[in-house]
Amino acid sequence: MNIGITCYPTYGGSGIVATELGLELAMRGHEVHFITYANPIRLDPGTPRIHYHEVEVSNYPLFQYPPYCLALASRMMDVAEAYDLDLLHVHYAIPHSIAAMLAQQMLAPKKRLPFITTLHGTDITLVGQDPSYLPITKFSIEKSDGVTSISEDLKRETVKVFGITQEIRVIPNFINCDLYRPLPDRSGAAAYAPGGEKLLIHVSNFRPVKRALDCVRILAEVLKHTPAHLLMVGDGPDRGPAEHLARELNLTQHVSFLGKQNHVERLIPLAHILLMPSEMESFGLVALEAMACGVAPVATRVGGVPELITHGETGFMEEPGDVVAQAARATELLTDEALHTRITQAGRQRAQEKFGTDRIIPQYEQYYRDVLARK
Ligand code: GMT
Repeated sequence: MNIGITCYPTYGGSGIVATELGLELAMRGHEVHFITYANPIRLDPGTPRIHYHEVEVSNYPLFQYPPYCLALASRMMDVAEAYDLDLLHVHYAIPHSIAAMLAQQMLAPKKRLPFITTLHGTDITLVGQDPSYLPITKFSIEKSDGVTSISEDLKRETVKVFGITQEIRVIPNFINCDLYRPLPDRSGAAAYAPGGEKLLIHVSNFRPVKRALDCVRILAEVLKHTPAHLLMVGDGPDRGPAEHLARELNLTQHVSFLGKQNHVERLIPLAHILLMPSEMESFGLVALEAMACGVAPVATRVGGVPELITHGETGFMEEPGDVVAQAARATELLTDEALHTRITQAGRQRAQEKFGTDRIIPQYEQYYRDVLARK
């Protein structure tokens, strides 16, 4: 198939899923065309059957806000015609679905161009519920030829918030377990923990919904019981406040802020525990990455996370904001080696069996065929 993919090419779960989906589809023989405003961060442009088409948004003094959605729609139409795309697959409803709908309508006299929207989370749970965007988000979902959701929870939320009646197919996020895997040993951790301290890791875009400051508070609790070091990976609005809190709590020598990193698959397996204290996660991709890497997730019981983590079996979940309970779980894992081994082995196995690429990518291929077969 010739598939057009549009996503946010930045550091965010939806862009990562879209990019890795494109790479997996290309490996399976499909021609994949990324149509985005920048090269997606995890995309190697030299990969066979991967094509990249940049969306240029020209400015004009009259435009207070450059009309990205229109530039995207025009580029989608051009690429679809020039490369005879079979369909467009957009990740994150706003504004990608509307752009795809416009491209579809512009091309209608010449060819049929179905589009599929994959809902990732904040496009429904946060941005989509903003009164400025709610009606257009609902409209764009209803106009999509196919809609997928990355968890059952997000599907339920979409039906509840928008009153959507059309089919939403749940296709969970996936992981390449050859790329994300445990290290033979954690000797690389010495760069951050020269005294042999256990490593905790947090990876996010540091938006308030991630509760990044809780990681610093959890560390403070853990340090009362066992030596540990925290790696904070990523950047965003709460990075500064988290650094400030670490200074305030006198923890600077126990925390490393690493900023944005392109190869988290090299960093995550150095850690013993992943902290994901989020207020909300429709899936929690980074917890799946951790499970595949043999790292135990200590997370919050929110959104789609219980579909990923089985409490006490493949990780632990506590309530958002309950840093004492999350710290207790982390301490338990760091001080009981048998427990850590049991949880991480089960986590890796769950990642492979339930979320491995071999299991999930064919579901997208089947969905494409189903949508193309519809009149
Ligand atoms: O979490 C973010 O801020 C980024 C956001 C995105 O759309 O890029 O992540 C959402 O999509 C990810 C990939 O499907 C999911 O793993 C995240 O759980 C989801 N984030 C939220 O629901 C807050």
